[in-house]
Formats: sequence, C-alpha cells, structure tokens
Amino acid sequence: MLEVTEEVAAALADRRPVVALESTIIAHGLPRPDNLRIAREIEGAVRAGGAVPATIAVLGGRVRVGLDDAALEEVAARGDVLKLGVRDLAPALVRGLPGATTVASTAHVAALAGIGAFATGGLGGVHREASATFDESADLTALAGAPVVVVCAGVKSILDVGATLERLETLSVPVLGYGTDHLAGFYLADSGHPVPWRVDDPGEVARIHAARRVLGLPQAVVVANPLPVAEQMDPALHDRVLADALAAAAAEGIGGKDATPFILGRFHAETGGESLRVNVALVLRNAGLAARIAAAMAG
Ligand code: PSU
Ligand code: MN
Repeated sequence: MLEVTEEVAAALADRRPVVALESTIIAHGLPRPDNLRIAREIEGAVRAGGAVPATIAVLGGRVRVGLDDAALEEVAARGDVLKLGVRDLAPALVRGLPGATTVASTAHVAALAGIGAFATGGLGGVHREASATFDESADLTALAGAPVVVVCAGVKSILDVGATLERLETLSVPVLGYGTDHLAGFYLADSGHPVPWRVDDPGEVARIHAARRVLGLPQAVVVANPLPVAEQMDPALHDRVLADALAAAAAEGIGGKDATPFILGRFHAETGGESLRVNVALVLRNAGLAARIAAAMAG
C-alpha cells in the first residue's frame, strides 16, 4: 500500500536529503491550471536546495511517496481528488479513490517512510469561531505524533493564530521562528505573535531535531519561515478579503474540511492574483529552506 519511488527510496537508503511535500495545497489550495506548474516549481525548489522531493498523495489504491510527472498532473488536474486527512487515508485506499494529503496526513506518511523534513505553505489550526464550531485542524494533533521537521510560513492567517499557538503548546509541539522572534504570518510577514524559540540557520534546526530523537520525543518541530515584508500581501487588502470570505463562508454554511479551501479560493478570486503570488512565494521559500535543513540533517 506504500509505494516509494526508486529515486526517493535510493536517497533514503543512502541517507541523502529528502523533503516530503503535501498535495492538498496542489489539489485544493491553489487554482487550476496554475497549480500544476507551481507543483513542479515546488519540487524544483527542493532540488535546487540539494534534496530529493517526495510529494505524497493517494492514487490507485496506494500511498505514493514521490510522484512522477504524470501522477503530479493527475493530482493537479483531476476534479475528483479528495482531501484526505489522517482519518481518511485507509478508507480512500480500500476504495481505490484518488486523494491529496493534508499537512496532517503528509506528516504521518513522511514519518512512516523515514523522511525527516517536510515543507508546506501555512499550517492548519484553530479556526476563528472555534469555541462555537469546534473546528480545529487535525494538523495540530497529527503534528503531536509525527517526528518530522515541518517548514511553513506559520499558521494560515485565516485562523485564530493565538489559539493555535496555545494548542501547539498544549500538544508540546516546538515552534521555531526562522530568523525572527515572531511567528510568520502566512500571507503576511509577521503574525504579531511571539515564538518561544528563534533559530538562524539550518544546522541548528538539524541539531534540535537530533537532540529530540535522543530524548525520544514524538512530536514534529515547526519551523516558521516568514516572507520578507517587501513580498507580503498588502495588510489592508488581506483584512478586507478575509472579512468578506469569513462572512461568505458563514452565509453559505461552509464548514468542516471545505472551510479552508473555500476561504483560500475566495482570496485567489478576490485579490487579482495577489494571494496566488504570495502563496507561491512563501511555499517556494519553505521548500528551499526545508531542503537545506534536510541536507544539514543528512550531514
Ligand atoms: N497551506 C497552504 N495551502 C493549503 C494548505 C496549507 O498554503 O491549502 C492545506 C494543508 O493541506 C493543510 C490544510 O493541512 O490546508 C488544512 O485544512 P483544515 O483546516 O481543513 O485542516
Ligand atoms: Mn476543520
């Protein structure tokens, strides 16, 4: 049920750097047809950083670790690709249904396959209004049990970032600010929230990961890598579109696993390409940093 490409398997066997990549951002987080080109660019950024990319998805009744170009195109272009959290993996496999993996299920599969580094855009977390809806991403609990280094641009700015940081503390998931004392703000450079630890180079992340292995700690390490201010979305545009998107989601009764794709989709539709530009910029930066961290972990 687990199919690792020859390239990824050989790299893992030789202890060369490998970076896992999620596929929900491709299938549900970025608009077609740009998503396929961007998926290839993300893999290219990992290679440019000196690591082998391993995009993870469920196709043909198998969890695929590493996708060839045809498989990448299937995930990006097919309209029937499911969004698979950890709980959805086994039913989708048994039914032979195609699915994209979230941060949660990608982290789980990466750890299972022996991959130590993983890059994404923004983490899922506690949704605004969660005290009424209980909508908290399964990314949080999955990261509490998957010992991988996850490079992200913080928590998606559509969420309750403060509450998400509290939950990560409860779950004992360390959050490292990369070159900053503040949590990266996804579309924005800075979420305004402090992080418990700052790191300034890939080697330090690798040493922290190694120390955690000695300590037998099962959680992921979150590395929050901010966009430079010059590359962030205009904060006024961000706040206006977010308020509209949240109101539209409430009015249309959008909830559960549809909430995040719906709100990101509104951003892509309402910002004239700005959210797409920013999302691509941050995920490429994260892929490159994850590759350098993977190289430090291998060295
Ligand atoms: N980062 C992005 N775009 C995305 C996601 C992350 O830049 O689409 C996806 C990830 O797969 C993450 C998911 O796990 O959004 C969170 O969904 P939910 O809130 O339903 O758990
Ligand atoms: Mn949810």
